[in-house]
Amino acid sequence: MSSIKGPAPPPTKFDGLPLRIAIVHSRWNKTVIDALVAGTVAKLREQGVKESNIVIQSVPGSFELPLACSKVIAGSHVQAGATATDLLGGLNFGSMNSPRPGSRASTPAPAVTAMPSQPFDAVIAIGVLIKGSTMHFEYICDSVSHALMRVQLDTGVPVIFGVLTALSDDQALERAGIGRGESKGHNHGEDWAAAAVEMASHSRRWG
Ligand code: DLZ
Repeated sequence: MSSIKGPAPPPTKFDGLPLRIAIVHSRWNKTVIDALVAGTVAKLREQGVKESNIVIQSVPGSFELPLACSKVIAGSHVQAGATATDLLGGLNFGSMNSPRPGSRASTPAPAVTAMPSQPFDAVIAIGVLIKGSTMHFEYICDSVSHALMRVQLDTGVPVIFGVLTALSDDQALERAGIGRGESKGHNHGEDWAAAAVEMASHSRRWG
């Protein structure tokens, strides 16, 4: 029997062309994170969001996501992070003030120039939590989900909940479309991108 789970298509098509979207992702469980970020970027592009309007920021773990989202929203009038253009060009997952991967440690970090820019219309927080043998998982899942909700309600900027809370490695891999079984599963990054474009469009209309 097929599953009844998953999002129904939106009643109208939303245009991503005018939107500026940030992706804030953790680096724990990187194989899964990389697939999710790639799926998210691909879907944002498919929905019309310009590469130069997709900004990507990484943080160590999921616990760091809420503060990073809040700071990225607050500073979104200036250029921050690596853009999807950087990502697709191989300079992936750069940080706001740290040297790009591959650059020499002695090379100064590129200056964050205070170029006026359009505020972010939505932020997608991506993390992968996989249950271990302690209570760590439960505490982080709980605090991160509540804090991300708080960020969106406090700022009025949609924050998309792209945090996998998986009970096993296989669950996480399947939800990133890279499952080890017969079915590779589905990349949830695509759903998060669609949700971001829809919520950002609503948010612009609602004011
Ligand atoms: C410490 C930790 C553990 C055990 N597991 C995960 C995980 O599965 N996914 C994740 O995103 N982060 C994990 N972390 C790191 C915490 O989120 C956080 O980065 C550290 O506790 C430092 O605050």
